[in-house]
Amino acid sequence: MARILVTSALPYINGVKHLGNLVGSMLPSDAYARFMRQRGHEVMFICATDEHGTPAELAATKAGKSPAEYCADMYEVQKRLGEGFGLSFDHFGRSSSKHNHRLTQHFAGALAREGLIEEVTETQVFSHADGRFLPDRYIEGTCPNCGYERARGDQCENCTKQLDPTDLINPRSAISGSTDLEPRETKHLYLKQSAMRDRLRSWIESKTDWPILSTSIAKKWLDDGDGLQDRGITRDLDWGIPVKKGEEDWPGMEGKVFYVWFDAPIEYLGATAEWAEANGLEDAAWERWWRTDKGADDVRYVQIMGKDNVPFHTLSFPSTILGSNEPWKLVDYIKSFNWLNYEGGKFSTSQGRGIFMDQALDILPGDYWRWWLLSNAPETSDSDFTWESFQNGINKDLADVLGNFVSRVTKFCRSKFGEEVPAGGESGAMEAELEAELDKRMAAYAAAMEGIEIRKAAQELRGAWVAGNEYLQKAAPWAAFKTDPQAAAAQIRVAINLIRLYAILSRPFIPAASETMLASLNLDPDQPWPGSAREALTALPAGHAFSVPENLFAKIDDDQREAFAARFAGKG
Ligand code: B3M
Ligand code: ZN
Repeated sequence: MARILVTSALPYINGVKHLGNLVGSMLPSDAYARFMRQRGHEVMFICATDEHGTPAELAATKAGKSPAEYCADMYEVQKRLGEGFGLSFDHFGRSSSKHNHRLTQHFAGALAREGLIEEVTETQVFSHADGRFLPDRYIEGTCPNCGYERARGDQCENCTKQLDPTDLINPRSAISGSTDLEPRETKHLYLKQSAMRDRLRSWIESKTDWPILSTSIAKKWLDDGDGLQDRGITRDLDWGIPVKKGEEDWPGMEGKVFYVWFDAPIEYLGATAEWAEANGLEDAAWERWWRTDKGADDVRYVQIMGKDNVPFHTLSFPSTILGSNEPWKLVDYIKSFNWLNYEGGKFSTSQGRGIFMDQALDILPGDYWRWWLLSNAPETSDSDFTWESFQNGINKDLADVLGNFVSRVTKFCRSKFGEEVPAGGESGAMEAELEAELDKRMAAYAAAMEGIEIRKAAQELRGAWVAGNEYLQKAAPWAAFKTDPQAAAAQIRVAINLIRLYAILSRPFIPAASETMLASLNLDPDQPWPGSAREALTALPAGHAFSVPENLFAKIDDDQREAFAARFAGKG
């Protein structure tokens, strides 16, 4: 039994997230956290809303609310949607929490003490049309690295390079489009990331087990040198964490706040502290996950995120942690995802193109989305959501294979033997063959989940479902019943136990259906992970009562599919 800390990248507060955001971090982290809990490990699964920065301020203004009010409202919306998708966070926090304020100020103080903070007077872009400084992502222009014309001031979406607004060629305000921009002097804090290069390099080079997508992005920016430029960590904004050196004021920094990417990852710790407080626990309870001098030495820390977030988690955040020279826990494994596209193009928030979390739950239950998204997760390359593929995945995998199995078995048993596991008969060669196949599938499934290879795990899970259908087809208890009811009874006993096994194995992917299956078997959702197929297929003895569940999954017909596709085509 191990202790596993899992953090999902923090969804930004400025609106409902789309399915691409969901599958790039929150959903796979949930599947992984659920699996690890089932395997008996002690898991801490953390997420939060990322609430600071210009986009939050602007979204609030647009909504006619103060940033604090807007964030409080959107937090509730995102929390509720997460619950709708069955995201099993131990805590879903807020980067604007008092804990994150305290920790962020603490880290800034520690970095200053270690000589890693520089005060720099710099010229920053002031927009006359907008009446404000235009930091980071609200300046658009051409990327100096790759020539992409719509690069943002914090990062180029096209080549993932971290940028400063002043790096952009032909800059313009992303708010008003105005090019009436004036450079003005203002003082800011810089984190001397360049001084961390050697420590970061040896740390990243020690991570030989990381997926290529994570290490290649990290090494690219490390070797390029540019990725490790000193970074401004303060901004001229009202909404954010006030710049302080620990608990002390920071002369010259009045009215400024920390840069959102400085405080956001610190919220992983902040949210764990929020969890402790919400549960009436002392600081030691969260510190044992984060302080290597207070028990976090045996924690395995896994971060899951979209690929655009990798540089911030392999260079920036580790600079904060390592630079503090305090015994904080560093990440052990970074799993990152490519993009999910929508019908061959990008999901677009501004154009309303694609499917957003609220809309998805309006039309179908969370499990349908979970299954398609996870079994098509953009792991080794980008993947494409199409309604046809979605319809196929739901109808074939969920309805035809799993749902149909459960319904056939329980209904047949009810009609021939009554609503309890039947007695009589014995297992034979067919069952031995099934067990061998399942043992193989279960081992491969567990190995894939351990390695967070989500698509592969989904394939093995589907393979296990298929094996049960093939067994049922071959055993044909409906035929056996006529000549040898004892044999049919033994087969149905195996099949009902298969339902239980499927519920256990499927839980990381389709937790609601898993719970329904177990409830119909009068079982608690927390079933022990089976040691072997033999053990699993004999778990429920003759006489164990069940009831036939409601249809687990409804099929999506062609008319429905076309209507969905038309509805989500976007504004054009
Ligand atoms: N909020 C993702 C984004 O907005 C960002 C992740 C933070 S993880 C600490 O692109
Ligand atoms: Zn670029």
